[in-house]
Amino acid sequence: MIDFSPDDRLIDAVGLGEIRRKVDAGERLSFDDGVKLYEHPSLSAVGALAHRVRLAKHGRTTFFNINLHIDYTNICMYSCRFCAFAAKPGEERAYLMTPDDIEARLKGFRGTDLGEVHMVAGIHPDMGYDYYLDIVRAAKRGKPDVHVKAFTMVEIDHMLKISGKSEVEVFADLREAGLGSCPGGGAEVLSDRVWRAVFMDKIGPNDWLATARKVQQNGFKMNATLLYGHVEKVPERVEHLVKLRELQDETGNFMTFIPLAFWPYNTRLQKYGDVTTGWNDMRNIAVGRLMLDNFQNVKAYWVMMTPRLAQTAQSFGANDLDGTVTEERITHDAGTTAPMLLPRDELVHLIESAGFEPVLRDTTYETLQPA
Ligand code: V47
Repeated sequence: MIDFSPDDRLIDAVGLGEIRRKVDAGERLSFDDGVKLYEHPSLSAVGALAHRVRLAKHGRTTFFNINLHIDYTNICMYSCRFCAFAAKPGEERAYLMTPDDIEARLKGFRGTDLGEVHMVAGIHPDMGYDYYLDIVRAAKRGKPDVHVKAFTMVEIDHMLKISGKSEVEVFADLREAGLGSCPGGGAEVLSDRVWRAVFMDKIGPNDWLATARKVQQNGFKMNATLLYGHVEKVPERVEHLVKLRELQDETGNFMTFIPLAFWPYNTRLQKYGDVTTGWNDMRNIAVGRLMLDNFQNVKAYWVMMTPRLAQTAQSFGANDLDGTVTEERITHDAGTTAPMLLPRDELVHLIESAGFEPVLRDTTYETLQPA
């Protein structure tokens, strides 16, 4: 396949020459560069720069996996303004899965090659520390070889607080129960202003970063997200990326960056705006790729971005399309138009029909298998 490398002169002509020079020299981009990339009128030039970094790191390979989401309870003691998923105890739509439910869900999973179960949920006011260990054990009983990627930093912080145990003991318990790694949710936007405006009930930027540091220092790999498209401003997105980059310099165990497109329906932020645009979605993928020089992978999460835009994102810096994502609820409650799952064949088709090469990966990008 012929690769039409973006022309340096075109990038330079729209005023991105200095940033292009840094990107080509492998130099780190500054906060101001990040703002410029977000605000620059030529999305195609920004995307072309991100694409050349993607090609240098991964060629035309795009990763995907076969995974199942279990959002084990929507009961949550917090009331974040961006969330349509959370319910209060006693509400008709409130639910809580028991460890037996989780074991049965994995045992009953139809389809082959399930590599990962992704488990995140609300913070239930009454569930004790043992519940968290029990649901991990239950997933492993249901399917012993599955990788359990579970618990955002909000859940980990909660466990550390309610366990009555030391940090080292809690992570040892989680490892013994079968936890494999942690997903990247709960960070939202690592900015105090945004935290105060939309998710002040739960841990803020400093605590999210401190918990992520503990997770990684205790030997677990994890992801990082950015929830964009609500009340945050461009400098706050850049602040978020710089904070992630600084922590990655220190710890090195972030696997993937995943920009999450905000869906406003059924949330208390609905009145502030509509869904994100494809323009904005591609921009967040591209700027993430360019600013996060120490992250190997950038994921286009089709559940929030839609499959068509996730496919396009492969040319804007993304090298991962997440997975089949059976049964996600958080974004579906907030109105995403994406389907409830993408069969493996469809994911492979999305990748191949855009001229990329699908590679089936495990959660930690260690076992790779051309599809
Ligand atoms: O933390 C909540 C976000 C996250 C909405 O690590 C919303 O591999 C959009 O973190 N509209 C959970 N987003 C999802 C998540 C994730 C997903 C896929 C892969 C990985 C990974 C992580 O969803 C939450 C929050 O940031 N969220 N409400 C909403 N209305």
